[in-house]
Amino acid sequence: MKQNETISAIATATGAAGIGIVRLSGVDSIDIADKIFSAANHQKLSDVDDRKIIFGHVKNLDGEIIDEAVVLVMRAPKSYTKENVVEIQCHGGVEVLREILNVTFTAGARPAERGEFTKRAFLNGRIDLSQAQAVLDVIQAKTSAALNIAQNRLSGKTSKKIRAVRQKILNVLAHIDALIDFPEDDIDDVVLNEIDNEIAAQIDELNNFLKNYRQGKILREGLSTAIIGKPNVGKSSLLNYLTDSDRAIVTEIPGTTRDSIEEFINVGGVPLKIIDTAGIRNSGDAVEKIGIDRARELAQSAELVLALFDGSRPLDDEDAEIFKLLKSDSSIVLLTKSDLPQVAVDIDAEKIIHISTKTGAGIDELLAAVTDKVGKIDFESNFVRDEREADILRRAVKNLESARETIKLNVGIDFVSIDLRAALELFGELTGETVTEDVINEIFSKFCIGK
Ligand SMILES: Nc1nc2c(ncn2[C@@H]2O[C@H](COP(=O)(O)OP(=O)(O)OP(=O)(O)O)[C@@H](O)[C@H]2O)c(=O)[nH]1
Ligand SMILES: [Mg+2]
Repeated sequence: MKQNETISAIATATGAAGIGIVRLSGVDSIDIADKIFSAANHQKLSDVDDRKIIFGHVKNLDGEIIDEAVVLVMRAPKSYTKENVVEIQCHGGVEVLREILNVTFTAGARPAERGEFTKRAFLNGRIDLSQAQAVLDVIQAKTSAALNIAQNRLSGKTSKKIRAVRQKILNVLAHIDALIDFPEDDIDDVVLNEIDNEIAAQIDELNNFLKNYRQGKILREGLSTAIIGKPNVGKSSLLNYLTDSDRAIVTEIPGTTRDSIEEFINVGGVPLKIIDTAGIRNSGDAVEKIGIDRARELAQSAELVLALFDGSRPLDDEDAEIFKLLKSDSSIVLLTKSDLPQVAVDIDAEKIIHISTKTGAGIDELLAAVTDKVGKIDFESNFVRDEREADILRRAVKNLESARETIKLNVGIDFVSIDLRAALELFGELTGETVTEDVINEIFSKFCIGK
């Protein structure tokens, strides 16, 4: 079976780094490592005590040295995957790592699939599905708030809250089972009321998770924020100012930016994925046109749009056309170049912020307006991770609501338990106990190789 094979991958990011790690996991990890590693003290890794660090050389099968390295041996079940794990820490060069990886393959390992180490940790019962996904969130966290939420999930705090709801529903079921032998008419209204209240409380709990769905997604993925406007209004200058960089090319020539450029910034703990776009105008240039189409698309699809108009020049038809693209609840209107003499403009927007990337004027006001659009985030609350989880919770809420309906209809208490059991079934999909292999594969395909 595939699960019995020993896998190997580079666990560190590619590039020239001080240290790089090749990691092996599976029954044969230690034997495979023994074939390619010579310890300076001539000890075999299979004889080495658990969790000792051994210095030596990694060699190819002809005995030629590839690099010096330290090796860590972690025997099952005390490892990340609960399998035998060997970590080879060598120099962090692209070629060094590739050669060591290849020699692990020649010695009997096979390439790890995306997320396969974490998948094994899940399948071997070290973590549940929610925690496995949190591993990815920890790696990808862009602000300390996002990291905090991911760590809550990884440590199992989030799963624990879900399990508490599950337990409460189980209690209600036990309560109902005890009543089932009674003739329907003998069940006291007070008892039914009690059951109804308990179910209602769990609905509230789950809705609590769901209400932060949008904000949780923003914290995890960043709020997509497109900078839109006609050429030369100062879009790229704003991206550079906000990211404190020279990321985008700025010139006085209209039509400088052609491709969209993405950068992350942190606004009060919220990661903003800022996208600089090509200036929207009627252009005959084929390349520029593609960029402009992208900009128009982003004006529609971005969660937030910063719409820029040059405050030092009269607005024209192109500006008017761009204004028409805006959705009022998800855009912020900015008049740029406020350091230059301004002309009177007539824009029908609720709020207009004047900014200058030369002096920094108005930028604080802009950031406050962004925070306003995101809404207040209680970083300590529960967060639904993604659409899959949200969907499961919504279905659970539906089942619980239908249980309450059934109580009201007075058609028999055993029908209530059918709804409750359906809700319970769904919790298994969150923790991974009752999830299909396809879903598991889909989840881990989002990971990188080596994790
Ligand atoms: N005085 C002043 N000039 C600015 C300001 N922001 C941008 N500029 C100038 O306006 C010109 C255009 O700026 P860009 O940031 O390249 O404008 P853009 O909107 O990205 O233009 P395209 O990429 O062509 O669509 C450059 O010469 C900038 O130096 C500002 O706040 N004040
Ligand atoms: Mg530009």
